[in-house]
Amino acid sequence: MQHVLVTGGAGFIGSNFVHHLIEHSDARVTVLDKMTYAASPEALEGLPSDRVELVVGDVADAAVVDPLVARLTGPEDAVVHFAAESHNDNSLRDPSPFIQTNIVGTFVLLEAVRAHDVRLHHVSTDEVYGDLELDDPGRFSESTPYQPSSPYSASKAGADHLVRAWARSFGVRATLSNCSNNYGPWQHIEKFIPRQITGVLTGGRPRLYGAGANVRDWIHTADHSSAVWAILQRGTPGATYLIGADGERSNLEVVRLILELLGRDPDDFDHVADRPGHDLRYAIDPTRLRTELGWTPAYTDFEAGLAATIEWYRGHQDWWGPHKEAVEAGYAARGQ
Ligand code: NAD
Ligand code: TDX
Repeated sequence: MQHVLVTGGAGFIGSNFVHHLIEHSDARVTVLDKMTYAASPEALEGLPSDRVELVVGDVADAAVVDPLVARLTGPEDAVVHFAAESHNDNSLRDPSPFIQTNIVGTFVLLEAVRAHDVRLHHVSTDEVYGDLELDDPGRFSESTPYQPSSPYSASKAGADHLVRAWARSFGVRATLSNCSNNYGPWQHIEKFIPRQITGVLTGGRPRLYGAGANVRDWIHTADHSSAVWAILQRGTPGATYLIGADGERSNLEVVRLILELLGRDPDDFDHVADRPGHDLRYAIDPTRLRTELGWTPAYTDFEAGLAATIEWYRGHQDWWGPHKEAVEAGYAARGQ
């Protein structure tokens, strides 16, 4: 039976991927997660205990990582590396955990897969490419030069470079993916979409950074999971795949849509202090993933996906409610 080690498997996207593996394969899954503030053990509840094991530990701790990787002895066994500090705004306040987890953690993992000759899939972000002008007809592709803007995206870029170097210099069997902005259930309420949904659900007004013209390319997290699974099954060793679902929207459009879907006036929001160094636009060209691996997204209607996500947050206030005040206090302290 295939055995997959999923780092960061208690986070927003990692936990979705664990569910995907359980539903779409007969793999056994070990989750390695440090259980930071961003982890949601609730997202792993109900999974079969004979197939999913949770190990609480730090991906930057070789004493934890090496023995877990050593257990992956089957030909199809693999590590899928989601663990990261993932929020740009936090990286502007304190970059240090981003360097430690995203760069040192990836280094530690690479040394373990190198020592035990285990396949690795490294999960990265489109932010490593920097940003595009609003009127640029182009999109990011696998050959776009790296030009990260924030401590977060720079740390992810550093990790990507390490993975490529270990593949080329040491023959590590690695694939990489760079995905666009995810939305869906279990996303931490510090992030844009869940922050605004939970804000409106608690009687508040959405908070738009600057003018709201910045564009993000939205993809449902279930589609990110199916793409990573396709790469794990059929990807070319050493290759990078960009994951995106043609979901470009300005932040202003998204805020107005959330308000409309919640029955509020679409202009009932506040402009707040902009993010320093705020990337203008991300856009993914997913041609390679679609043509080479035959992947297609299931969520092609952003409005329907957003409406379902709103209903999910409405039904899970017991999960996010206890954290709402503290998250908003952090933003308020920064004028956001
Ligand atoms: P998240 O912050 O929701 O979850 C991260 C998980 O990693 C948490 O469970 C946390 O406890 C764990 N973790 C953090 N530090 C760790 C450490 N040192 N050791 C072990 N576990 C640790 O993040 P997410 O949004 O689910 O993102 C997952 C991955 O996908 C990240 O690598 C991120 O860069 C990438 N990504 C995210 C998006 C997005 O839109 N959210 C888009 C593209 C790529
Ligand atoms: O309150 C807000 N108001 C606002 O206008 C917040 C929290 C954000 N924003 C803006 C900033 C961005 O333009 O919304 C956009 C999305 O913000 P985030 O949710 O913080 O995402 P982003 O910075 O685009 O990064 C995300 O996508 C790429 C993930 O957090 C990263 O982990 C991923 O790599």
